Amino acid sequence: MSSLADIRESIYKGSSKDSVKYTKMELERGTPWEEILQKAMLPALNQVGDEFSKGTAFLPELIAAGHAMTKSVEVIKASVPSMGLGGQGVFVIGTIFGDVHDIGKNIVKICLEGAGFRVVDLGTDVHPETFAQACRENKADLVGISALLSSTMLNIEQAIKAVRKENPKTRIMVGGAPLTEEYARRLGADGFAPDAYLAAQKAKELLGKN
Ligand code: B1M
Repeated sequence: MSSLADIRESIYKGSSKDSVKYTKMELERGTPWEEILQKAMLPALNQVGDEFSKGTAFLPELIAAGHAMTKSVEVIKASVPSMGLGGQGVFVIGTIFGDVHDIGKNIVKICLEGAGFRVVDLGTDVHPETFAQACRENKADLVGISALLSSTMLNIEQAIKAVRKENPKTRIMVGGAPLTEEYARRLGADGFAPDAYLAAQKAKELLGKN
Protein backbone atom coordinates (compact mmCIF):
# COMPACT_ATOMS: atom_id res chain seq x y z
CA MET A 1 0.00 0.00 0.00
CA SER A 2 1.35 3.36 -0.89
CA SER A 3 0.94 6.29 1.43
CA LEU A 4 1.77 9.95 1.54
CA ALA A 5 4.70 9.04 3.78
CA ASP A 6 6.15 6.82 1.03
CA ILE A 7 5.95 9.66 -1.48
CA ARG A 8 7.59 12.05 0.95
CA GLU A 9 10.34 9.56 1.78
CA SER A 10 11.07 8.72 -1.88
CA ILE A 11 11.38 12.39 -2.88
CA TYR A 12 13.48 13.13 0.18
CA LYS A 13 15.79 10.25 -0.73
CA GLY A 14 15.83 11.29 -4.40
CA SER A 15 14.38 8.07 -5.75
CA SER A 16 12.38 9.12 -8.82
CA LYS A 17 11.42 5.50 -9.59
CA ASP A 18 9.68 5.18 -6.23
CA SER A 19 8.26 8.71 -6.21
CA VAL A 20 6.58 8.08 -9.58
CA LYS A 21 5.28 4.68 -8.45
CA TYR A 22 3.85 5.95 -5.15
CA THR A 23 2.41 9.15 -6.68
CA LYS A 24 0.54 7.06 -9.28
CA MET A 25 -0.73 4.71 -6.56
CA GLU A 26 -1.92 7.57 -4.37
CA LEU A 27 -3.75 9.23 -7.29
CA GLU A 28 -5.40 5.90 -8.16
CA ARG A 29 -6.67 5.69 -4.58
CA GLY A 30 -8.47 8.98 -5.22
CA THR A 31 -6.31 11.31 -3.12
CA PRO A 32 -6.59 14.83 -4.62
CA TRP A 33 -3.34 15.96 -6.24
CA GLU A 34 -3.32 19.16 -4.18
CA GLU A 35 -3.27 17.06 -1.01
CA ILE A 36 -0.39 14.92 -2.31
CA LEU A 37 1.52 18.08 -3.14
CA GLN A 38 0.89 19.85 0.17
CA LYS A 39 1.23 16.89 2.53
CA ALA A 40 3.98 14.83 0.89
CA MET A 41 5.85 16.45 -1.97
CA LEU A 42 6.48 19.97 -0.66
CA PRO A 43 7.48 18.85 2.87
CA ALA A 44 10.09 16.51 1.32
CA LEU A 45 11.69 19.32 -0.69
CA ASN A 46 11.54 21.71 2.26
CA GLN A 47 13.31 19.13 4.40
CA VAL A 48 16.13 18.74 1.86
CA GLY A 49 16.26 22.54 1.44
CA ASP A 50 16.56 23.05 5.21
CA GLU A 51 19.30 20.45 5.48
CA PHE A 52 21.11 22.09 2.55
CA SER A 53 20.97 25.44 4.39
CA LYS A 54 22.36 23.84 7.54
CA GLY A 55 25.13 22.09 5.62
CA THR A 56 23.90 18.58 6.44
CA ALA A 57 22.78 17.88 2.84
CA PHE A 58 24.69 18.78 -0.29
CA LEU A 59 24.13 19.60 -3.96
CA PRO A 60 23.80 15.95 -5.13
CA GLU A 61 20.95 15.43 -2.62
CA LEU A 62 19.30 18.67 -3.79
CA ILE A 63 19.58 17.58 -7.43
CA ALA A 64 18.22 14.07 -6.73
CA ALA A 65 15.27 15.35 -4.67
CA GLY A 66 14.50 18.00 -7.32
CA HIS A 67 14.54 15.31 -10.02
CA ALA A 68 12.24 12.97 -8.07
CA MET A 69 9.87 15.89 -7.42
CA THR A 70 9.87 16.83 -11.13
CA LYS A 71 8.97 13.26 -12.10
CA SER A 72 6.09 13.20 -9.59
CA VAL A 73 4.86 16.58 -10.87
CA GLU A 74 4.81 15.04 -14.38
CA VAL A 75 2.60 12.21 -13.07
CA ILE A 76 0.25 14.77 -11.55
CA LYS A 77 0.21 16.86 -14.72
CA ALA A 78 -0.80 13.83 -16.77
CA SER A 79 -3.66 13.16 -14.36
CA VAL A 80 -5.11 16.68 -14.31
CA PRO A 81 -7.48 17.31 -17.21
CA SER A 82 -5.98 20.25 -19.09
CA MET A 83 -8.54 22.88 -19.90
CA GLY A 84 -5.85 25.13 -21.31
CA LEU A 85 -7.72 25.95 -24.47
CA GLY A 86 -7.24 29.65 -23.98
CA GLY A 87 -10.78 30.61 -22.98
CA GLN A 88 -9.47 32.70 -20.10
CA GLY A 89 -6.58 34.21 -22.07
CA VAL A 90 -2.94 33.66 -22.99
CA PHE A 91 -0.39 33.41 -20.19
CA VAL A 92 3.34 33.47 -20.93
CA ILE A 93 5.42 32.01 -18.08
CA GLY A 94 9.10 31.46 -17.34
CA THR A 95 11.77 31.45 -14.64
CA ILE A 96 13.94 34.55 -14.58
CA PHE A 97 17.40 34.83 -16.15
CA GLY A 98 20.11 33.20 -13.98
CA ASP A 99 17.68 30.83 -12.24
CA VAL A 100 17.07 27.20 -13.25
CA HIS A 101 14.46 26.28 -10.61
CA ASP A 102 11.30 25.20 -12.41
CA ILE A 103 9.29 22.91 -10.12
CA GLY A 104 7.15 25.73 -8.70
CA LYS A 105 6.67 27.28 -12.15
CA ASN A 106 5.50 23.93 -13.52
CA ILE A 107 2.93 23.60 -10.73
CA VAL A 108 1.70 27.14 -11.42
CA LYS A 109 1.34 26.10 -15.06
CA ILE A 110 -0.85 23.12 -14.13
CA CYS A 111 -3.15 25.39 -12.10
CA LEU A 112 -3.35 28.01 -14.86
CA GLU A 113 -4.20 25.40 -17.49
CA GLY A 114 -6.75 23.91 -15.12
CA ALA A 115 -8.27 27.39 -14.78
CA GLY A 116 -8.63 27.69 -18.57
CA PHE A 117 -5.57 29.66 -19.67
CA ARG A 118 -3.44 28.79 -22.71
CA VAL A 119 0.05 28.73 -21.23
CA VAL A 120 3.20 29.44 -23.24
CA ASP A 121 6.09 28.06 -21.19
CA LEU A 122 9.48 29.65 -21.89
CA GLY A 123 11.30 27.33 -19.46
CA THR A 124 14.05 28.54 -17.15
CA ASP A 125 16.88 31.10 -17.28
CA VAL A 126 14.72 33.35 -19.45
CA HIS A 127 16.24 36.61 -20.65
CA PRO A 128 14.17 39.83 -20.19
CA GLU A 129 14.00 40.38 -23.96
CA THR A 130 12.72 36.81 -24.47
CA PHE A 131 9.78 37.52 -22.14
CA ALA A 132 9.02 40.69 -24.12
CA GLN A 133 9.28 38.94 -27.48
CA ALA A 134 7.10 35.98 -26.42
CA CYS A 135 4.41 38.35 -25.11
CA ARG A 136 4.40 40.19 -28.44
CA GLU A 137 4.35 37.05 -30.58
CA ASN A 138 1.61 35.36 -28.54
CA LYS A 139 -0.44 38.52 -27.87
CA ALA A 140 -0.20 37.61 -24.19
CA ASP A 141 -2.83 38.86 -21.77
CA LEU A 142 -0.54 38.06 -18.86
CA VAL A 143 3.08 37.19 -18.22
CA GLY A 144 4.28 35.35 -15.13
CA ILE A 145 7.83 35.51 -13.88
CA SER A 146 9.05 32.98 -11.34
CA ALA A 147 12.16 33.42 -9.16
CA LEU A 148 13.69 31.23 -6.45
CA LEU A 149 17.08 32.85 -5.88
CA SER A 150 17.55 36.13 -4.03
CA SER A 151 20.65 36.76 -6.13
CA THR A 152 18.82 36.78 -9.46
CA MET A 153 15.38 38.06 -8.51
CA LEU A 154 16.66 41.57 -9.28
CA ASN A 155 16.63 40.54 -12.95
CA ILE A 156 12.84 40.58 -12.69
CA GLU A 157 12.87 44.37 -12.73
CA GLN A 158 14.64 44.34 -16.12
CA ALA A 159 12.17 41.80 -17.45
CA ILE A 160 9.22 43.92 -16.29
CA LYS A 161 10.69 46.99 -18.03
CA ALA A 162 11.31 45.03 -21.24
CA VAL A 163 7.75 43.63 -21.27
CA ARG A 164 6.14 47.02 -20.52
CA LYS A 165 8.11 48.75 -23.29
CA GLU A 166 6.80 46.46 -26.02
CA ASN A 167 3.53 45.20 -24.51
CA PRO A 168 1.90 47.97 -22.48
CA LYS A 169 -1.38 46.05 -22.18
CA THR A 170 0.12 42.79 -20.87
CA ARG A 171 -0.45 42.38 -17.13
CA ILE A 172 2.58 41.19 -15.17
CA MET A 173 2.55 38.74 -12.27
CA VAL A 174 5.50 37.50 -10.23
CA GLY A 175 5.99 34.73 -7.69
CA GLY A 176 8.48 32.45 -6.02
CA ALA A 177 9.72 31.79 -2.50
CA PRO A 178 11.93 34.89 -1.94
CA LEU A 179 9.29 37.35 -3.22
CA THR A 180 6.61 39.19 -1.29
CA GLU A 181 3.61 41.26 -2.30
CA GLU A 182 5.38 44.45 -1.27
CA TYR A 183 8.58 43.59 -3.13
CA ALA A 184 6.61 42.66 -6.25
CA ARG A 185 4.96 46.07 -6.18
CA ARG A 186 8.32 47.78 -5.78
CA LEU A 187 9.62 45.90 -8.83
CA GLY A 188 6.68 47.26 -10.82
CA ALA A 189 4.58 44.08 -11.16
CA ASP A 190 0.77 44.23 -11.36
CA GLY A 191 0.32 41.21 -9.12
CA PHE A 192 1.93 38.62 -6.86
CA ALA A 193 0.80 35.18 -5.72
CA PRO A 194 2.37 33.13 -2.92
CA ASP A 195 1.32 29.75 -4.35
CA ALA A 196 0.12 28.05 -7.51
CA TYR A 197 -3.56 27.94 -6.62
CA LEU A 198 -3.63 31.64 -5.77
CA ALA A 199 -1.64 32.38 -8.94
CA ALA A 200 -4.57 31.14 -11.05
CA GLN A 201 -6.99 33.21 -8.94
CA LYS A 202 -4.80 36.30 -9.24
CA ALA A 203 -4.48 35.83 -13.01
CA LYS A 204 -8.27 35.93 -13.38
CA GLU A 205 -8.50 38.90 -11.02
CA LEU A 206 -5.92 40.85 -13.03
CA LEU A 207 -8.04 40.33 -16.15
CA GLY A 208 -11.22 41.35 -14.31
CA LYS A 209 -12.63 37.80 -14.47
CA ASN A 210 -13.14 37.11 -10.78
CO1 B1M B 1 18.00 25.30 -5.21
N1 B1M B 1 17.95 26.67 -3.84
N2 B1M B 1 19.75 25.95 -5.82
N3 B1M B 1 17.99 23.78 -6.40
N4 B1M B 1 16.54 24.63 -4.20
C1 B1M B 1 16.74 26.77 -3.03
C2 B1M B 1 15.73 27.70 -3.69
C3 B1M B 1 17.31 27.30 -1.66
C4 B1M B 1 16.26 28.08 -0.84
C5 B1M B 1 17.92 26.12 -0.87
C6 B1M B 1 18.48 26.56 0.46
O1 B1M B 1 19.53 27.14 0.52
N5 B1M B 1 17.77 26.29 1.53
C7 B1M B 1 18.51 28.18 -2.16
C8 B1M B 1 18.17 29.63 -2.51
C9 B1M B 1 18.58 30.64 -1.44
C10 B1M B 1 18.19 31.99 -1.89
O2 B1M B 1 18.73 32.54 -2.81
N6 B1M B 1 17.21 32.56 -1.22
C11 B1M B 1 18.96 27.41 -3.37
C12 B1M B 1 20.27 27.47 -3.92
C13 B1M B 1 21.27 28.30 -3.16
C14 B1M B 1 20.62 26.81 -5.12
C15 B1M B 1 21.97 26.82 -5.84
C16 B1M B 1 22.67 28.19 -5.89
C17 B1M B 1 22.84 25.73 -5.16
C18 B1M B 1 24.28 25.68 -5.67
O3 B1M B 1 24.51 25.46 -6.83
N7 B1M B 1 25.20 25.90 -4.75
C19 B1M B 1 21.57 26.35 -7.27
C20 B1M B 1 21.17 27.51 -8.18
C21 B1M B 1 21.06 27.10 -9.63
C22 B1M B 1 20.47 28.24 -10.47
O4 B1M B 1 19.27 28.39 -10.48
N8 B1M B 1 21.30 29.03 -11.13
C23 B1M B 1 20.38 25.50 -6.95
C24 B1M B 1 19.99 24.39 -7.71
C25 B1M B 1 18.90 23.58 -7.41
C26 B1M B 1 18.61 22.28 -8.15
C27 B1M B 1 18.85 22.39 -9.67
C28 B1M B 1 19.47 21.20 -7.58
C29 B1M B 1 17.11 22.01 -7.72
C30 B1M B 1 16.07 22.60 -8.70
C31 B1M B 1 15.48 21.57 -9.61
C32 B1M B 1 14.37 22.14 -10.44
O5 B1M B 1 13.75 23.15 -10.12
N9 B1M B 1 14.11 21.46 -11.53
C33 B1M B 1 17.02 22.82 -6.44
C34 B1M B 1 16.00 22.64 -5.46
C35 B1M B 1 15.11 21.42 -5.65
C36 B1M B 1 15.82 23.53 -4.38
C37 B1M B 1 14.78 23.44 -3.22
C38 B1M B 1 15.21 22.30 -2.30
C39 B1M B 1 13.35 23.23 -3.63
C40 B1M B 1 12.80 24.29 -4.62
C41 B1M B 1 11.41 23.89 -5.03
O6 B1M B 1 11.21 23.35 -6.11
N10 B1M B 1 10.44 24.06 -4.12
C42 B1M B 1 14.91 24.87 -2.56
C43 B1M B 1 14.71 24.86 -1.04
C44 B1M B 1 13.27 25.01 -0.66
O7 B1M B 1 12.45 25.55 -1.38
N11 B1M B 1 12.93 24.55 0.49
C45 B1M B 1 16.15 25.40 -3.15
C46 B1M B 1 9.05 23.57 -4.33
C47 B1M B 1 8.27 24.53 -5.21
C48 B1M B 1 6.87 23.96 -5.48
O8 B1M B 1 8.15 25.73 -4.49
O9 B1M B 1 9.37 27.05 -6.28
O10 B1M B 1 8.62 28.15 -4.10
P1 B1M B 1 8.40 27.15 -5.17
O11 B1M B 1 6.99 27.46 -5.88
C49 B1M B 1 5.78 27.70 -5.21
C50 B1M B 1 5.56 29.19 -4.86
O12 B1M B 1 6.76 29.91 -4.63
C51 B1M B 1 4.76 29.70 -6.01
O13 B1M B 1 3.97 28.58 -6.38
C52 B1M B 1 4.71 27.38 -6.22
C53 B1M B 1 3.77 26.25 -5.86
O14 B1M B 1 2.85 26.59 -4.88
N12 B1M B 1 5.39 30.21 -7.22
C54 B1M B 1 4.76 31.15 -7.97
C55 B1M B 1 6.53 29.88 -7.84
N13 B1M B 1 6.67 30.56 -8.98
C56 B1M B 1 5.58 31.35 -9.09
C57 B1M B 1 5.19 32.25 -10.08
C58 B1M B 1 3.99 32.93 -9.92
C59 B1M B 1 3.20 32.75 -8.79
C60 B1M B 1 3.56 31.83 -7.80
O15 B1M B 1 3.53 33.84 -10.80
C61 B1M B 1 4.18 33.99 -12.01
